[in-house]
Amino acid sequence: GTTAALMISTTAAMAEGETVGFAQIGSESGWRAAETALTKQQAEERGIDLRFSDAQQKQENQIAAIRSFIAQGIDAILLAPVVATGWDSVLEEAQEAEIPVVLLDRQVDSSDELYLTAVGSNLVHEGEVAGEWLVNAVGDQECRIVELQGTTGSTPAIDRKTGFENVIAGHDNMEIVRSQTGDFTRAQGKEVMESFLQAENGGKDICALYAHNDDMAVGAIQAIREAGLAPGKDILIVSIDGVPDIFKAMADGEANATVELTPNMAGPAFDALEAYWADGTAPEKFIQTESRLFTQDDDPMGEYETRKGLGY
Ligand code: GZL
Repeated sequence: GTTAALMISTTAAMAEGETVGFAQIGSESGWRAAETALTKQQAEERGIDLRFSDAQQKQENQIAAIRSFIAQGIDAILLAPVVATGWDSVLEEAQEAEIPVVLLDRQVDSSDELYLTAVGSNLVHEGEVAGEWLVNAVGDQECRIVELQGTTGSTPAIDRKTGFENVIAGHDNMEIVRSQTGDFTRAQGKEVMESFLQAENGGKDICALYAHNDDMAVGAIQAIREAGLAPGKDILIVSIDGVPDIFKAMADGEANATVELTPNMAGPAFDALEAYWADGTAPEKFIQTESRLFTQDDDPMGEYETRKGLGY
C-alpha cells in the first residue's frame, strides 16, 4: 500500500547523497573487473557518491585508501581485503571515526566487531564443489592433479584449497602433485602451468588442473595447447568464478567445469548500509552468495553470450 511504498522510497532516499569509499584490490581478473563495474552501477542507481581506489593488489595501498576515506569523513567504506591479516589498526581507526566498513568477497582475520558485515561466497564450499566434480569425472582412474592457487594469504586461496583437499582426501587414486600460486592472473597462471608441464613429462603425467579462478585456468589452457596437448581432454580443467571466457573455453571443449561466483557483492552491501543508515539496523555478520556448478552440458555458449559485456 501507500505506506509501504512511502517507506521504500524513504529508505532508498536515505542513500541519496551518501558518500562511500571503495578500497578495491585491483583488476587482476575478469571477475574483479565485473565486481567493480557492478559496484559503480549500483552506486549510480542508488544515488550514492562512490569514491574508488584501485590498490594494484597491494595491501599498503588499500590501507592508505581507507585512511584517506576516513580523512574525507565519508559515510561508509567497502573493502575487498587482498589478504586476511594486517587489518586491525586501520579498521579500528574507521570504527573510532564511526564509519561502517563492509567487506566484499574476501574475509579478514580481525574481529567481526570491526566491520558491519561481510558479503561473499562460501569459499570452502566452492573448493568442495570443484573437488566433487573432478571425483565424478575421474572415477577410479589414477589422477595426478596440479593446482594453481590464488593470491597467497587471501581467504579464497586458503579456503578453496581446503575445500578441494577435503573432498579428494577420501580417494587414494587422486593426488595433488604440484601446487603453486598464480596470483589469480592469466599471465601467472600460464607461466606456472608451463613449469608444471615441464616438470611432469611434458604434461603427459598430468590428469587434471584445479585453478582457484578461471583467469588462471585460461592462462593455463594456452600453455597446455602450446605444449601440444588438448586442454579439456588430455588434461581436465576445473576452476571457479564463471567469467565469460571460461564458458567460451568450455564451448570449445578446452575447459570442463566452473563454480560460479556472483560479481554482484555491492547489491547486498548497499542494502545493508541503507538499512543501517535508516535506523541503525545491524545486519548478520556474513551475507552469503550462491555458488553454482556449470559444465559443458550447461549450454556454455549461451552462458558466454549472456555474461560477456556485463563488465567482465
Ligand atoms: C573470490 C575473489 C577472487 C576471485 C578472483 O571471492 O576474491 O578474487 O575468485 C579474484 O577472480 O581475483
